[in-house]
Amino acid sequence: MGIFFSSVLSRLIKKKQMRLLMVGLDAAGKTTVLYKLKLGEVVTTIPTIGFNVETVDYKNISFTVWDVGGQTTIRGLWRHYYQNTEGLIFVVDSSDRDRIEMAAEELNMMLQEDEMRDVVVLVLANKQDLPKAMPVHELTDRLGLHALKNRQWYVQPTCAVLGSGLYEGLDWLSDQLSKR
Ligand code: G3D
Ligand code: MG
Repeated sequence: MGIFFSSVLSRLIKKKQMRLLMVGLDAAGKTTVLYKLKLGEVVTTIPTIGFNVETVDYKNISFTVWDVGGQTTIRGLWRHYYQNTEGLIFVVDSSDRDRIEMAAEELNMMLQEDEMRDVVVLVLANKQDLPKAMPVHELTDRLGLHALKNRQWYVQPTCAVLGSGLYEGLDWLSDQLSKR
């Protein structure tokens, strides 16, 4: 783990138990992000059929990860994970123009949940290495972020396979959370 990342995490760690959710459509790059961060052992559990949850605990921070999109019947089960969430990391495949609207719907639907009222939102504009990747300003528009009210959000361009941008994104998140 890099020195920079350690210092980012040590700021997050000053806080009490903290839960971060990381979601996005399948193939956005969430699992890649999780492994790239090298936080510890990634545990995969299946609370019910078709709903895979990955978790990593790093000191007092728990990262919980799952795929969103489509499976409306299991939405009710997500709520269990919403409780005590302080940060939402929404991962998007920036090159997936066909599904950016679906991603936007999923993000906005999740943010309407009561438990998510005070959650800080970090969007990882992933796969920026791909030639047809949408730039940050376009993703911001298409995700409808400017329309969010009373919400802290930030879009960080990343390439999860290389690990670029990940620490910067988490740095923003830890800044926001440490101000609370
Ligand atoms: P998910 O967990 O959100 O479903 P994964 O997504 O982490 O499994 O990633 C899906 C695919 O996208 C993987 O490729 C992974 O290597 C690739 N990927 C993740 N991040 C990036 C990125 O920043 N750039 C590029 N070019 N690819 C990325 P495979 O081929 O293993 O399915
Ligand atoms: Mg995955």
